[in-house]
Amino acid sequence: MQVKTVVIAPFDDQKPGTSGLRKTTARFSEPGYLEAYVQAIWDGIGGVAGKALVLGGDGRFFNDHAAQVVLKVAAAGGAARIIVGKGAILSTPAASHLIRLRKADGGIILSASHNPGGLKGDVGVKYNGANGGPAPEAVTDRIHAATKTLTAYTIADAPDVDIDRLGETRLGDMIVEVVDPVTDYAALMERLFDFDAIAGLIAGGFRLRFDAMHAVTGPYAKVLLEDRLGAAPGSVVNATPLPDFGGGHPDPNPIWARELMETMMGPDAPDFGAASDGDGDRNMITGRGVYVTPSDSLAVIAANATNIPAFAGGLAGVARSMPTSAAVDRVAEALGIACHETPTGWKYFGSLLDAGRVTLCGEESAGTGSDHVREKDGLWAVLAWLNILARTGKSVADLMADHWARFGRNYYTRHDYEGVETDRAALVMDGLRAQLNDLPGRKLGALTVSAADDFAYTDPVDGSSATGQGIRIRFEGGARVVFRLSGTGTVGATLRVYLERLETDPAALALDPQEALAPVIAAAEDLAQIRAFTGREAPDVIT
Ligand code: VG1
Ligand code: CO
Repeated sequence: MQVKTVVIAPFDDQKPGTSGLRKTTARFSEPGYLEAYVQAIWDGIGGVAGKALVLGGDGRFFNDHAAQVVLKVAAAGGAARIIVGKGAILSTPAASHLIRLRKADGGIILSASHNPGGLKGDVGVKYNGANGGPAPEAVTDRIHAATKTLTAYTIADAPDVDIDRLGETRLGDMIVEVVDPVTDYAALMERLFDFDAIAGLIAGGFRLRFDAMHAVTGPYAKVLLEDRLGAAPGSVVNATPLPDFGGGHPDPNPIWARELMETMMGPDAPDFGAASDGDGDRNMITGRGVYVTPSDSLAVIAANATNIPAFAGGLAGVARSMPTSAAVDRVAEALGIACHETPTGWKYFGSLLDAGRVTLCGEESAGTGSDHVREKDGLWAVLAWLNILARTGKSVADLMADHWARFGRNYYTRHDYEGVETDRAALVMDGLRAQLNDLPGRKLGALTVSAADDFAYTDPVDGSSATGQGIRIRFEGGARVVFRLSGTGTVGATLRVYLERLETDPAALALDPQEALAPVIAAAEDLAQIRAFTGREAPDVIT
């Protein structure tokens, strides 16, 4: 095998964000851009020589080419083995599982998750470590440092490897092992859940719909929900992964999964509806006539966990990202287990899961998962819900009503302002930061601020810390607003405003969340002056 050394000028915009490096397809298509980043990953992890890695992705445009680049830069670096999903397909949780199952040293996931794909869309590259989880900040910092000083990369000068056929081939001395993307993951799911109970529920006439949004979960959902659990053929819709996700935005929320929402709120709705995102790590849960917010979903799974065979012995603890509602905190308190509050992004759950301190984790952005892998897992959440519904015999609506009656309801919404000019978004955040010390005691309408800070986190296991993770303002009585800038966008800034209020009055548990949260929404605008600073009259996306 010939190895080529290609001299480059370092790229100055390769800082990984919340979940890997995401850039426009155009940027990633520039000569050497991807190659340089992959080389920087090897440099950041102390070289790839002799290592075994997993490789896969969400099937988006550019990934075919990107997979070949990763293989060739890995071969040039002396990697021993790459285990690749057929056609470069692996959902993020399936990749995490494969890393763990095969005891690989890590993996590369080619995904920009929910960001649109195609020539005008985005591309992403994530590096996961030997525990199967996203690289912690110490590692992404080293990778970033490497991108800034890199002056050359090395690449195998060889024809493309056929990754559409199962089995082993070689690229120089490196073994390329092509595996079925679904088999091992499906086997894991069968071990975790009560498949007999779910199949029985479905055989009894329970109807479901799963929207794969033309993204990676289609093949997984077909096997699990239709073939193994007996859901009617066609229950999984938009099941073929397409390079441009059918022109859609594979983000599982009521806005982007509108078709599913309309079905679920319509006259002949199935009993259960769900969707997943581009790379299969997030989920949306609905029932007939009812949408379950991701924060509530986490709380409901925690409260009903012992119905799931994998959790029969109870949960060690739970964790949620800071902007996620406190619904799960109330469940943890009732169960007498610890509840950890971490910064946004799954990488912060890894050490808690590895140390056995938590079993269940979740984020308000529709990421839910457990210690079965080290990523959030969309289909896992769907199966968890089906398992709980099958074992309790309740409908989604009844399960929610019972949950709120017992624990109270944390009304929750997120308002996103997308594509805001970066300096205007910074003005909003700076303005808030400047007020923090004076806020406690301040009255905003009927609300009184009880505490305000810029969230900082110290990992209780390894002592690592993260600062500047979002402005958090709490009000007396359990209401809260959080302001944070997204770390996954590729154009301008996205300002996220997370709003929450606890309601325990049994007569007020079925309100419209936007109405229930009106005083908190007004207080947030009062504090942040988003309209004045950004010129925006209203959020672009409300979930
Ligand atoms: C968003 C979500 C965050 C999630 C991240 C990656 O990040 O808010 O909860 O972990 O996406 O998910 P941000 O920085 O844009 O708020 V995924 O499914 O895009 O890998
Ligand atoms: Co995702």
